[in-house]
Amino acid sequence: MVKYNYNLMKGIKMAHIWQGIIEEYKDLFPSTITDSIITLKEGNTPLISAPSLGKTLGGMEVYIKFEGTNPTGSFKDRGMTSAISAAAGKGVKAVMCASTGNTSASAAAYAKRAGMKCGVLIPDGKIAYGKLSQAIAHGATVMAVKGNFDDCLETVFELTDEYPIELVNSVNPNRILGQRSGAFEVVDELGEAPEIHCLPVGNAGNITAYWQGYRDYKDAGISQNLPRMFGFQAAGAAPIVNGARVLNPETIATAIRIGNPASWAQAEAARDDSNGLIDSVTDAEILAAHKILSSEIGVFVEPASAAGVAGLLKLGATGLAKLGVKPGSRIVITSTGHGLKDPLWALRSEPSEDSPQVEAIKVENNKDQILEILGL
Ligand code: AN7
Repeated sequence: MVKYNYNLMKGIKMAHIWQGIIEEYKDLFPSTITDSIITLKEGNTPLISAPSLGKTLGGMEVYIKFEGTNPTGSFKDRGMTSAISAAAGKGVKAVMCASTGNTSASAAAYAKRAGMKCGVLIPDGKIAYGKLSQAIAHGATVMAVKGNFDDCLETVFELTDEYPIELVNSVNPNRILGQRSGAFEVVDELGEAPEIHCLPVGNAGNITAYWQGYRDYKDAGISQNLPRMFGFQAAGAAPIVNGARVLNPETIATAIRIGNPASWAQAEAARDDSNGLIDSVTDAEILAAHKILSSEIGVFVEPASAAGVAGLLKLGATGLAKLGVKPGSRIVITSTGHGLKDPLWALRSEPSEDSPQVEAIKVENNKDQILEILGL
């Protein structure tokens, strides 16, 4: 038994217990949100150093902002606390969203906390099991549409326009206000904005929100610099890169299987105003980055959340040098969602549902055999 000397603890400052992004950044939110806070204590996610990645990229200082530790396991909670809080203040009774999965899980949880009805349209068969389970568990009415995310979003736009239902997709400006807190936390921890901020791009709300957050922090005099925003789409769902809507988007990263992003123009503005870029990564590159995140850095993500790392690795040290990124630069990559949302891809080495699945090694319950297999 360890004995602690409690006398030594007298006068010690207790840890600050995080109260959720709205309470923590209260001065940076309007009263329409702060007067009616609905929270699950989202935010305060870890910024994890990734020295092996930094080395591969030619001596950069690389960090993963791991959003999988949010209450519903993705970055969406940052925007959902603010959107649902604003809705609660207005007396909204019902909310709706179209979703590739994470938005629906988050909307369902926060709507339940606020006592609101939540309707969700998802593309049939194309959302990860973990996310579907969450939305159903939290009591949302989940409807699977024969079509893709873009089709679902069009219908939700019409319904929320015609009926008294609040839209909680990221075109809702209150979503962006909350999601920009990811940028606040990065600056709070590093003391300044990084040189580069990388993230996956689907419906393009998050790149819009981070860019807004960095600019707001600079305008408030909290930081002096702005990062260059690097966004990455999946190659089979890369409308911004191609400059044209993709009618039948396809990728194993179902979260970003989106062919007509609602915040397309804002994503281009973030790219252009920050001297950044938006590029695409193949499913094989996404899966390779997914593996590096889990096996080298200790961060388990869903496939879409590996797109930022995949994009950086595609650029490589040479690509970064060509873009004028100096060694020693700080690069932050948002890894948007938890690996438990869609764990099956961790067991496959190729981006195909038919590829062989890794299995646990079957053993007798015998110490000698176990040690032999461990090579010890
Ligand atoms: C893990 O849940 O669009 O560019 O409906 O779940 O802001 O859309 C999810 C998007 C990246 C892309 N990573 O962010 C939805 C949805 C994960 C995601 C994105 C999503 P945006």
